[in-house]
Amino acid sequence: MKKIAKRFLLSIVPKSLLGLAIFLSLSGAVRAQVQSAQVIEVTAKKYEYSNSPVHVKIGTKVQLKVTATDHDHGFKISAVPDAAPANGANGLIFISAHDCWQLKKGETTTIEFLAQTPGTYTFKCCHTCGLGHKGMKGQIIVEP
Ligand SMILES: [Cu+2]
Repeated sequence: MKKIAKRFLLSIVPKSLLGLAIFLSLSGAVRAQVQSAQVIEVTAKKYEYSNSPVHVKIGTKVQLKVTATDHDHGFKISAVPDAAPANGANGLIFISAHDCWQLKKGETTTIEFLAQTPGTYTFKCCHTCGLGHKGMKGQIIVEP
């Protein structure tokens, strides 16, 4: 009887622990979704982004609302901090990652991410827009 009880416990405990772990991670994910996002508006025009550098606190869910005002532009950002190796861990976690967001003149594009790791993240225009295109840059600074 004792042996059977022990075997029963051994078979049931790991499963319930796994269930608990899944429950905790799911509730964490739900909490992250419920947490309201910080909305930051940025405009893009030849050859600059307004509001740059954008400062956010670590752990903030950010909704970047980017609007090109004078011409079509683009938005390209590395998910890895500037100072880290390019193959390093992502410090910005995007809801939907894009290599280059196309910003149509007059339309607002929403870019959502979680600011997970402190650092400076440079973004730049990725839609050829004129002579100053290559210098069209901005920064997001995630503060610890
Ligand atoms: Cu450009």
